Amino acid sequence: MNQNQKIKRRTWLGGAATAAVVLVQTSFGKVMQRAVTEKETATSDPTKKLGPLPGEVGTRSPFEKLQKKPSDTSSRTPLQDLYGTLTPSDLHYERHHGGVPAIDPEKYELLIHGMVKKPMVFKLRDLKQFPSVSRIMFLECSGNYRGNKEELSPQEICGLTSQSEWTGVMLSTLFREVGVDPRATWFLAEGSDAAVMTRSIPLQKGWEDTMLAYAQNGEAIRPEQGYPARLVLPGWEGNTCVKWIRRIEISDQPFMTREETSKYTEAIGGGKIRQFSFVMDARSIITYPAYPNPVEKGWIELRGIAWSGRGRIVRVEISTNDGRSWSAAELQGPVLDKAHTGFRYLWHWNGDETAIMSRAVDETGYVQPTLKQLSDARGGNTGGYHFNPVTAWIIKRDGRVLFRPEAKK
Ligand SMILES: Nc1nc2c(c(=O)[nH]1)N[C@H]1C(S)=C(S)[C@@H](COP(=O)(O)O)O[C@H]1N2
Ligand SMILES: [Mo]
Repeated sequence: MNQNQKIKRRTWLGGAATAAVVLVQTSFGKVMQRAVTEKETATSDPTKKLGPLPGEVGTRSPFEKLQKKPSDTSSRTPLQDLYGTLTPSDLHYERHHGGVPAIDPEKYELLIHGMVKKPMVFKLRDLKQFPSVSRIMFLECSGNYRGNKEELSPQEICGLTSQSEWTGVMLSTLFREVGVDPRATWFLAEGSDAAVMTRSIPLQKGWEDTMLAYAQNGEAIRPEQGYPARLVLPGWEGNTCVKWIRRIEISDQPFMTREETSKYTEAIGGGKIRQFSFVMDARSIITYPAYPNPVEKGWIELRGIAWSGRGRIVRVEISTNDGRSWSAAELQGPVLDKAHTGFRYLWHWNGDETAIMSRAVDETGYVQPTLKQLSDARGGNTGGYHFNPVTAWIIKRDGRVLFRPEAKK
């Protein structure tokens, strides 16, 4: 390659989508980095030249276009593009009330005080010295529903849920350390973001299974997920899982903060508002086929995920005839408690227009409701917090797959 060609090539590369970085031997024998474009990757014969050498961190294939599609306040997991049930950490949904704070782990402190024998401040290294636990579970924002038009993907309908393996210390361990007063019934969790987000949580949940997590999928929690430490409350609405946590105050009553009075409450008809609806009810969605990907006539493996904040998923039922009949899908084991669970169902599509849908049932017997059941229970309201309707996909004769907001059954 002469100097001229090299310049031309660089110019061309500058205009194309930069996709990955490889090390190349230049005409001067110097190893340098340059960008590889998709076109180049696709047209080259990989057996004819030495590939990139091992790197400091791995990269995603430039052919995989995975995006969280951020708005100002949240970003969503592309459920239709994922396999299995563990969300790659960089694709975990995000919901911030005051942006992502930058916290120096050396300066990080967590204060636990209030109705305790001994108020204490824990540094991050203190937290890591306690017995650790790891658990795979989902997080979900209670505002996880969108259904206003046909052109919606699983990501857009309910992408405010993701699953990780969380590692940290049980909150009960810290409760014992500070000596929580037996008369206490609630605690306040406070974040150190610009929103200083606060929630009151029943103490019982703290004793039961709440984790103070400092790691996610094998590495330190990412800044967006609460670095260096956050609460994770298995099965409870994402809002209670306070990120960047800096203070826990033990009390004998809830604190009535903004996030549990004006926000995170839902109308239930008759002029009534429900407060402290913590548990995420069972839900499921078929992620294949799904908008925007069309299908072809013949055998199709329907795939999706189901989850419940109440416990394990015991059954996912599929209808391929618009809710007239239902059959059980196969669940992918191991089925974990309060975790995304994969399901699949083999279907032969004859090419006629139809609607396909899934409905989740959990170990408490809770059955995922239809949109009509939900809106009836809320005096005609659709949407709002804790809205988990059966989701139907219309399969058009030409193979297009569209979302249908008004699932009938
Ligand atoms: N400190 C703090 N904690 C927070 C939030 C926040 O804005 N600040 N957002 C909450 C909401 S509404 C949700 S749904 C989850 C989102 O967690 P994630 O961004 O890791 O997905 O964090 C919760 N914890
Ligand atoms: Mo949320």
